[in-house]
Amino acid sequence: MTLVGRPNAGKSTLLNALIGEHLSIVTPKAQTTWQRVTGILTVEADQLIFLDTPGLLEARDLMQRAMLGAALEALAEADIVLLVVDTTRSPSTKDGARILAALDQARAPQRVALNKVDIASEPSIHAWEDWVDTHLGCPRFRISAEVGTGVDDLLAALRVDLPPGPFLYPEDEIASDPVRFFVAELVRETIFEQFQQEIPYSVFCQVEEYREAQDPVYIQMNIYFERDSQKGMLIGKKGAAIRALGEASRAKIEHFLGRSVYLDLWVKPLKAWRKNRAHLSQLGFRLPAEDETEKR
Ligand SMILES: Nc1nc2c(ncn2[C@@H]2O[C@H](COP(=O)(O)OP(=O)(O)OP(=O)(O)O)[C@@H](O)[C@H]2O)c(=O)[nH]1
Ligand SMILES: [Mg+2]
Repeated sequence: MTLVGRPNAGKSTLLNALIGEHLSIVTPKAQTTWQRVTGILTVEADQLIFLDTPGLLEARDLMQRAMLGAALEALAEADIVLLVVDTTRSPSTKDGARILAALDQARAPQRVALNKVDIASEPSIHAWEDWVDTHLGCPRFRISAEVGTGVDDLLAALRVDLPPGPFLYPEDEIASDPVRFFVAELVRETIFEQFQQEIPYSVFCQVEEYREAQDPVYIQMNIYFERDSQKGMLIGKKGAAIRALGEASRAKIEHFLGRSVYLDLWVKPLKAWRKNRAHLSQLGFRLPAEDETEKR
């Protein structure tokens, strides 16, 4: 089951609400999710596998093309597509067209989560209901992923829709990505929270060393930045920024792992990594085929 939608619609918040854990990072800034995140929920005889995806955006650089590619690939694999929309925004022609173009690539049945109804106005929610009825004609659900309203009803409906099949994961498993991925994501989430402007989008976190036989768990993480000017911002005056980042990230990682952690952050240059094929694939992105715009 693939969750898709525009950036900031609340896909990751919804994934977490469905699974009941903080699995996929959430921030108020758009383009928080960069790679797909799998969440697994087993209830009685049903096992639901949810794929959270990067927002459907207009890809401007290679990194955004990789993000969009990840979303479209997850869409193509879906047995059910769950479109998540932010009902506080109006269903503009442009947003609508982008969503419809993406959904066109999926064969699977569609459902729509009309999200953020806790803060949206009734006319705005109505406008989205009309939009769904006109363009998709599929079941739709008013929810608030953040507050939890309607999430149980949505889940119950998804369970009814679920095609039968064997469990692909053990019953108590909630994720399929490696622990290292989540650890790096938690640092990235903290960067989104603590830094402004381009920094969150210019920084990539990667676990370099993970020694869990040790107590506390030793984690060395590389924080790659794109341009020299960003190093100073990341480190801050007398190291204040990197220290604050380390402290808040460590607390999150300790909560996630249920163990104490020694977090060693290394700030390193990786010039223009967002535009560089070799860097992006080393960082774990699957890249779209080369196109003309890259050669310019
Ligand atoms: N009030 C309210 N806020 C919400 C709701 N769902 C999500 N949010 C907020 O909306 C913002 C974006 O949420 P995310 O879950 O990160 O959105 P996303 O669709 O995963 O965004 P990208 O990963 O950037 O594509 C966060 O600040 C959330 O707290 C909701 O139901 N109500
Ligand atoms: Mg997200």
